Amino acid sequence: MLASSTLLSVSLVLGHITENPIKPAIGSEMRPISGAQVKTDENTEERAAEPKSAMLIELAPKMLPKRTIRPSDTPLTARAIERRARLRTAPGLVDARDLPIATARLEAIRATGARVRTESRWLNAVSVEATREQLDAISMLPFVQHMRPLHSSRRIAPVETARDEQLPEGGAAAINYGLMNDQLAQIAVPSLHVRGFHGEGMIIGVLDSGFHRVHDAFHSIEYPLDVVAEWDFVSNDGNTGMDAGDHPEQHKHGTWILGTLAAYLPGTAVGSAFAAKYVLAKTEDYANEVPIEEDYYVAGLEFIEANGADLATSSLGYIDWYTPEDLDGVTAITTQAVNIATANGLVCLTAAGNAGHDTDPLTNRIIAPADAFDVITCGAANASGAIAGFSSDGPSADGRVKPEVLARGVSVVSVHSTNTTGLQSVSGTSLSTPLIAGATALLMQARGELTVDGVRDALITTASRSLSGAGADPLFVEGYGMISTLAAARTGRHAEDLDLDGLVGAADLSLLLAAWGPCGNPDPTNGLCPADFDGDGQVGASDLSRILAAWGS
Ligand SMILES: [Ca+2]
Ligand SMILES: [Ca+2]
Ligand SMILES: [Ca+2]
Ligand SMILES: [Ca+2]
Repeated sequence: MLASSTLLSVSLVLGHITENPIKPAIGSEMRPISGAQVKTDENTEERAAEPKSAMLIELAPKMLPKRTIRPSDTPLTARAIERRARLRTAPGLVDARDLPIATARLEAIRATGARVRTESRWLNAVSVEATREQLDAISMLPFVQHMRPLHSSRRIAPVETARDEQLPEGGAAAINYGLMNDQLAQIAVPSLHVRGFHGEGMIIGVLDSGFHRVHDAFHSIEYPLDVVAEWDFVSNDGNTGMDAGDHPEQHKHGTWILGTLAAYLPGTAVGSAFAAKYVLAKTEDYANEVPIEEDYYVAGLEFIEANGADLATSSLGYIDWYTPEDLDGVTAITTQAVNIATANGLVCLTAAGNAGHDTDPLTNRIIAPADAFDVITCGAANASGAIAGFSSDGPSADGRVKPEVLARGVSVVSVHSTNTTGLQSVSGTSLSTPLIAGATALLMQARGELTVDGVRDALITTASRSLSGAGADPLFVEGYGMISTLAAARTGRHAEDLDLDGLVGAADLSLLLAAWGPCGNPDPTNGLCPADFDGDGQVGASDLSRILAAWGS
């Protein structure tokens, strides 16, 4: 019999950016299976014993309209279209990859009794859980081209159990970052904050295990966490928080990731992009014994892209069924999806992994999608900038530099995953990745003209090894080194260009005049006010003359 179809219409929503985020098109309302205990029809007693497998069903090319494909044929929000218009590298705004899977095809697959897990517009594929018999029936469908098993997810587990942290007294910076200060100062994030860039107008997509948003730092008056769209791909519902029946650890990982970005509790914990908006995708089932979350990841990334995010960050990885040779930029399905996302102008960041490294440049331990061509792959360092022992090494199988950049991933402070006031420190490339993602959001806010390649280049060419002249690590462990958000944002800009818009002019003059007098709000990275060009502690006549000398350049 046909499973109940609750397919949501996906041919709408253009123009509703934040209030009506699109919902992903997913089939049945049932929770995913744990082991083989799924119920797909009334014949449950018999069916429950049959082993099920998860397969990606690749389909024949979509039927195309007899005219140009339009944005209104796709589920993309107006903001997604606007981002693509600026940053997409493929021709046009949309193409066949953006069209939904035809309802008739989905229903034919469901008619076999298989459960549809997710759809991928980009890969033109449907993931299913199905018995052997059901898979045989699916293989006979005229529009089915190929089936491949779904591969395992491996959560990038923290390498150090979360440790509760106590706040010290004091703190004098313009923003008191509390215990998050050092991890942000190391990559010059406060330098962007002091220049007025806190993530305003940016949308950051996060793929993770779930997001338990009870901490006070998500509920400030000034900068409450602003989630513009969320979807739980595991349970197929609109709440990415904890669900009844979730494993007690389910929410922790994603909550820590989100905390490093969005926390705002001055004096206690302030994250890197607290003024940004967020799209959240719960794509990993912590408890499921059948580790098949690649498809959730792909669906989550399509959701984030369609909802108009500027960048997406994930600290998840997929390796179990892939060999190091498969990490060639084109093989893993998460990698394929990231390649499509970046071609659509979505900046993507991913964790290198916590499998460690060696001194052999021919071996790698990164995990998909860290091998995607334009993804920014993040390794981890400690508080003094030395590489963490657990940080996975590249290169990609085809010899590209991976990871590209580093931030702190040892004892990174985030909000407590469970209580409303505490802080915890956690280690892993899972934590360095959102630090770099937050920095990237500020960079993109300050430098709105940067393309996906431009963002990568700005981060890479101003990272520590690039600046020192050492260049990319020949052992493929450290990449180009520790990022500097300030140096990246100043790429190709004069020091006098205070608002970083590419012109020394009236806007910069008014910023200088507003800061006139003793330096009251210095950049904590170097102790200087941005407009105090000569570094004498005053914004005054000599600084003004610098602006006038550079005027128009
Ligand atoms: Ca849920
Ligand atoms: Ca190696
Ligand atoms: Ca300017
Ligand atoms: Ca001065």
